[in-house]
Amino acid sequence: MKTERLTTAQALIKFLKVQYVERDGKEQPFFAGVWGIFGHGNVAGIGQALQQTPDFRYYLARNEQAMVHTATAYAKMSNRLRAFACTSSVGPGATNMITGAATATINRLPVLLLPGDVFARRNLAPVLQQLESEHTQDISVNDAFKPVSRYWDRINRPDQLPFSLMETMRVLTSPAETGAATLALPQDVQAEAWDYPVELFEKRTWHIPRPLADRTLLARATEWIRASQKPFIITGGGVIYSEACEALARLVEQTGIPIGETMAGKGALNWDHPQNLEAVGVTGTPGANILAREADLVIAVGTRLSDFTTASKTAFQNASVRFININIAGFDAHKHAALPLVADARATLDELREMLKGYRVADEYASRIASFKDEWKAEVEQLFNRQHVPISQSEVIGIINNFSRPKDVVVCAAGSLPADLHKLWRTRDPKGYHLEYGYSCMGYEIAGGLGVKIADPAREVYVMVGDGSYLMMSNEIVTAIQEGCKINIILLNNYGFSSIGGLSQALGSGGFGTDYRARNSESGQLDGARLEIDFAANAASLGAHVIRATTRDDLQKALAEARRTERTTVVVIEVDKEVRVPGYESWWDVPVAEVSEIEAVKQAREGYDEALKRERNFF
Ligand SMILES: Cc1ncc(C[n+]2csc(CCOP(=O)(O)OP(=O)(O)O)c2C)c(N)n1
Ligand SMILES: [Mg+2]
Repeated sequence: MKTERLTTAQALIKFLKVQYVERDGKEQPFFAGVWGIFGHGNVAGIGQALQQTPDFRYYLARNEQAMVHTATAYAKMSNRLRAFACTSSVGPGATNMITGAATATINRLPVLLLPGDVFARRNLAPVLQQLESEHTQDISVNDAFKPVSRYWDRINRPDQLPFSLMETMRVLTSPAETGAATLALPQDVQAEAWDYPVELFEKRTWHIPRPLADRTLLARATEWIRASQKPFIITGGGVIYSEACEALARLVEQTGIPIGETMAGKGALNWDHPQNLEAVGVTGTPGANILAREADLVIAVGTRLSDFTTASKTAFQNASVRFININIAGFDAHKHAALPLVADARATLDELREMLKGYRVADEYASRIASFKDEWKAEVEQLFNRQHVPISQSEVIGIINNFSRPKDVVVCAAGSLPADLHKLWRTRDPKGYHLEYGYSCMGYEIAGGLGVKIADPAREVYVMVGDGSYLMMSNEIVTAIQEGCKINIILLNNYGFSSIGGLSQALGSGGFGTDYRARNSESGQLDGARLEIDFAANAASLGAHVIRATTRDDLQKALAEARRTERTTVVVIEVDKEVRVPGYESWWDVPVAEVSEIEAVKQAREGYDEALKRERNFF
């Protein structure tokens, strides 16, 4: 057997460089490079290996959580066909990646995490940043990655590496199993050498399959659809990742079945497609939510059916509703006791179209869909044109939406923006709406925007971020400038948490603890003077081009200036926190105190108890 003597780290990098994926006959390298921040746990191991492999690009980030978000956004934008690895030092560098790992895994997006680990040889313990345990030496902080990783391993000897690499690739490239894969790398093992079989470093292409549904179940699904008076399709992120948008359009055009889109599935059809009722669920449109409520058959495609989509299991009220779930993952396909079509979305939608020839929804159903669409269009126009002073968030969304070009991408993750964007943003391209709403992780926005831009530099990226999220993680502006990647960041300042503040108000708690205010020495509470933060100065200090805007007109001009600028630009605009976009025909289960001394809370609890009665479980 021919071998090559390499360190564990060198072998790892050499292997990653030659991994390819292929779907529908199109082949491409899977890894675009490695993000990292060095410390003693990786600098002389992975760091050294990267140094001697300049054609496998190394990207220096500012925060380990952020770099995992950037990698995840890149994978999402690439429909999971490309990914990054992320290397960290031991201890805090490693655990900083855990939130990123959870974000990736929950959203079913591939990222390879390579946290440094403490010495496998143990004689030096405790080393700097090592968590000790009194009951075992077989533990480190990296064990905390286990619940948030789809694959987890620790490489304690160089000769273990090849076996773990094969498993890692199997998981990362599997549409059903993908998420974060973690290989913990003890710092001594990274630098140890072994004679690796050269076979390991030959180009390897992982086929991404399009499995077909079980024939019997597909036939039964066809019967169910043909028997349905009020079918309703929910499109999830899987439709987009599978590149099934065209197949979906053809199916709904032929059958007249309406669709509602989840956060990850928004953009599957253009906003003005006649069958597209747009957002469904807690942050949905009236049309989508009313038809979901009445549906006798829900066809869920590529969705996890999260509580935001199911309105905390209150969305489907038809007494005889049943579900067909088309999903590549058996786990998701079986939710709601559905007829499970464990299969590729595109292949299955194509097959269903053939099998449904001659079936079409009734005229009366079709005309309801059309009138819901007209009504919603008018509602959005009104919300886009409120002319409120200070400007309202829905107006900011409208101006950016109208200014952006069809292929541009809006990026967001947490706060009140996702809810409003889900309802209002008019998508004109399957990759135009990039919302991380599986983990809804504050701090994803700017880091994620960078990942989107790296994945598709031809598109203009609009990151919409609240002041709270910005304060949590804005550091990747520096990384965007380092990489010469221009992103447009629109920072909406409303002096705190509009989202959670509004939620708190609705639950009788009056917005407690959600405003950015100073400690009041008299009350002892956080209800003193408003904290004035100069976000523009902050962004400028990181190297961004900065524009301050107040009015609708300012914002228009700022966007035009940002488009002309080659540097990452931050537009800071103050919005009125209390001028919100309402919810439509939906509900979200956030438990209210069962006993309380506050009258408003007691009242909210009454409403809560009432709403709870509508929750349904499907067995
Ligand atoms: C990391 C993280 N911490 C806490 C939360 C809970 N949370 C959701 S939205 C929000 C406030 C967001 O504030 P901001 O970014 O200013 O947006 P706004 O609500 O004002 O629109 C918080 C604290 C979260 N989603 N993520
Ligand atoms: Mg805010």
